[in-house]
Amino acid sequence: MKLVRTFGRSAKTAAALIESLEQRGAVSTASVEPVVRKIVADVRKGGDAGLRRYAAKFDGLGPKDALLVSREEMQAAWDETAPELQLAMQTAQANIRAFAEAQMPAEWTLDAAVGVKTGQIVRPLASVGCYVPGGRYPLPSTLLMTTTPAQVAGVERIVVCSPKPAKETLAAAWLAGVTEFYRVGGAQAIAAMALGTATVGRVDKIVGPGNLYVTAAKIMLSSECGIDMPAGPTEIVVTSETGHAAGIAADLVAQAEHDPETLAVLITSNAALGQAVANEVKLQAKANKLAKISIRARGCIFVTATVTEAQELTNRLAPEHLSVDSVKDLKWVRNAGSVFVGPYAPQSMGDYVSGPNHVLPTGRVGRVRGGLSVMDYVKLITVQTYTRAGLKALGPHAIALAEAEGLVGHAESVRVKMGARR
Ligand code: HSO
Ligand code: ZN
Repeated sequence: MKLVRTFGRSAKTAAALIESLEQRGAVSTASVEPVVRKIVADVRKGGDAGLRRYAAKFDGLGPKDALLVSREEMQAAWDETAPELQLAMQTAQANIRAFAEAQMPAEWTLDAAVGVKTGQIVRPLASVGCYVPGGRYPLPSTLLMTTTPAQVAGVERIVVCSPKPAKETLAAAWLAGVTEFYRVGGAQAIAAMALGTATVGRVDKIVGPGNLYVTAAKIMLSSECGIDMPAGPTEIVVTSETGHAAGIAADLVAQAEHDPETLAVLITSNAALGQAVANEVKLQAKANKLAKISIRARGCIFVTATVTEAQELTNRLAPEHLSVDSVKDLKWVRNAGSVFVGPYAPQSMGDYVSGPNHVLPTGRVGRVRGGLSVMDYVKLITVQTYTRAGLKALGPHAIALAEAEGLVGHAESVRVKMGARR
């Protein structure tokens, strides 16, 4: 892991590196766009036939295989799951659910003026599609992270798509009570959920991480279907002055094993800590092939001149996962997907069981939104109620503004109702 001082002789190198990290978008989907455009067009035109063709090519779907996974198959997977993994899934699910319940926005009303009430009501989306990546590792945790808040929000129809689903993923689907699980992945799955086919009814919004093809399809179809956020390679920043080198290194290596593109960074003004973590990472990544690749490619340790500079740099990078030393640090945190506090909070706890969602903004999207939450599955619908007196009180102001904008019909509509008697 390279160690870069942001001051002195290496200041220029550090500045260039920081700038390149700041410029990392969530994802650049340009390279796969032509392929994805074709897949989307074929599913749009061909429906199930188009979907099946790509599923046969990429997801190993046989000509006789049903797209839909039966509840029996999920139950069989659950029954074959070791009791300790069953318990782990149940614990994770309970914590994700409790957290989503706490996040649920309230309905309220406000007295805007005498006789004028304003407020909001909360309504779930009717249907969502949860994408659970197949790829390198089976991700039962992602199935729980995407479906549980949907259930808490009250979403009636929850669809899951996952290519070549592993037994563990099917077991999690059984636990979650998923009834619509299609064994398809990639851009074809996204197109099917966004556009609908005879088998896969279209959904109102698609959530969940995915590879470049999935992300490109989500972005491409986002005018026809809601999406949560573009998902890029995972990121970890540890910003620490007093941390324990072995623990910090373990966190960096853990997230680095996700993907050769992972961004793993330590920021500290404590040069000795920086060096100790560099040494530890070398040791710990030795046996972890993927982690070694991503750490070698873009892992880095920034040693800053001051603590404040370390904090500012962290906010500039707006990382998906951020670890800090203590709750006092929360004061300076502006941009991050999810924060892990103290030496006993490995990021992996958030990946699995703490309760906060592990679907988080990457590529500096942390500047504008947090992780997937119950808010992604509901709508805040605003309401306004007037009595005659209320309209009399506020009406003239609306008339004044309408006339200033030259919208005579607007002004008149207020006057008409002000004059009406019932
Ligand atoms: N760290 C990933 C989520 C995950 N980790 C799933 C393990 N399984 C993105 O937050
Ligand atoms: Zn992870």
